[in-house]
Amino acid sequence: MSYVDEIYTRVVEQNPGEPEFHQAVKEVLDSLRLVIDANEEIYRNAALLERLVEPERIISFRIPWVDDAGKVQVNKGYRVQFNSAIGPYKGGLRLHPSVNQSILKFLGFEQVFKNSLTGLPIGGGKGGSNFDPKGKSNREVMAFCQSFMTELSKYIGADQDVPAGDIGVGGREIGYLYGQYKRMTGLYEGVLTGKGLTYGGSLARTQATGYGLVYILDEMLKHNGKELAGKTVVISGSGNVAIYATEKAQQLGAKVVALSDSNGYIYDKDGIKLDIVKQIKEVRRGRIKEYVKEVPTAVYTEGKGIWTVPCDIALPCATQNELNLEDAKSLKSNGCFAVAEGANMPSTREATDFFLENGMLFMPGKAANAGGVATSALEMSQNSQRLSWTFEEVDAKLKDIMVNIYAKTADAAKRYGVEGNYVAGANIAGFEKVAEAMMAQGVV
Ligand code: NDP
Ligand code: 2IT
Repeated sequence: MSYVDEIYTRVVEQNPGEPEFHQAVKEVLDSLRLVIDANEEIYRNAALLERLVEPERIISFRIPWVDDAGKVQVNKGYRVQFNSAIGPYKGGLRLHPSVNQSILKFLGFEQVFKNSLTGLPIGGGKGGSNFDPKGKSNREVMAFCQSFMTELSKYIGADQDVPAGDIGVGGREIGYLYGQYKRMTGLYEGVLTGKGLTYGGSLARTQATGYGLVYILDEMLKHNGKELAGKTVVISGSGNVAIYATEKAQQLGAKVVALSDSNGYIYDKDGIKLDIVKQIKEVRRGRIKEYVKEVPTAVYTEGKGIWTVPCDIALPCATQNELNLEDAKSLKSNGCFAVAEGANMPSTREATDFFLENGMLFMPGKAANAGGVATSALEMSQNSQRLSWTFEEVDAKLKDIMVNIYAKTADAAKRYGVEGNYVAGANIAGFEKVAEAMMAQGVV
């Protein structure tokens, strides 16, 4: 059996009941086949793949807190510290009822390669809880965050592990978490990113993932003789990534016609009015269907189905496995020619293979959504320097980083004879730096 197949079999055997983790590992290993085969003996001797697929550490703990009715609630909390070969662990915290160890391991594993692609010195990690922030009062969210951080603070630090936001974690949660970290440790340091601008946050971090997604999309289109201006775009989700992807796509002349949340999707043939969406989602914490009350010419459809909306470009920005083979086929038959992933692993493996086999332009999440974590690393730099850069400075650096990620990804694919396959390119380019650092640091 080849080294790659051996490792995949081992991962499935040793990590039962973790389908998302298996899926993420399989996709990466399949892409790395060519690289691994060429260096099999060296990597085998160093057990490089065995180490790469095993998190350095997983911390799991209970999070007790008291709800507004005075009842004690208990949630599960985790931090997966996956790989620190190229820098301190870096990656978001997710608060969603679906969170479990499999999902956080898949996210942590992806983060290792994504962070490597940014070119910045950050290792990979992820954490979170099965706490559901929906419908909770600010006081309940604060009580939860304080309890979560009381335990998490023992394991993180500005040079050790730097969490940030992800699904269900935005500025409000980062604020409560930061306050409690400071209180527990007495340290005023850049231990979290996505902080508010009054206490060490970076300008453009809020926008970074969505903007970065559109920067790399634009780069991919240009290199393939296409352009974004005038194109019709469908974006799933209506959270942080979706909102700022919409904003940048509109600034570059595209027309975004659909957005969604976990209940359903809106279609606005005249183009989404983003100020209304921001008001609903960022201010009121409401549901996307409220949009049609304010824009009666738009249509709301309950349930999944956003990928049946005809478009030139699709940007999945909600969650893992939200776009399956049937969705991929429907996009293609409606004329869609490019897909870039704002979310982490939103396309199933079958959908990804369909895009690649049918000549569609496809930029995978670990390259396409890396602008968020890259700007987090820029926030860390500013915190270390005790300086803050202007919006324009950070945005220009973000754009440069995304253009570089495109170049690295395209180049790696070309070097290994699979030109235009950005899935292989991103996995290979991300792997090369981490592998070299791990080999250099010996058996740790
Ligand atoms: P938010 O919490 O701001 O928004 C998430 C959006 O996705 C909401 O519209 C939410 O709908 C929808 N959604 C979440 N879970 C599901 C689900 N199970 N089914 C259907 N819809 C769902 O999160 P972000 O925008 O920050 O994150 C979106 C994606 O982008 C995630 O995959 C995340 O890992 C990834 N990402 C985020 C980065 C960041 O900087 N924030 C960086 C890189 C990647 P509802 O409100 O109904 O739950
Ligand atoms: O998936 C991701 O890259 C994020 N949620 C952002 C992580 C970060 O540390 O900014």
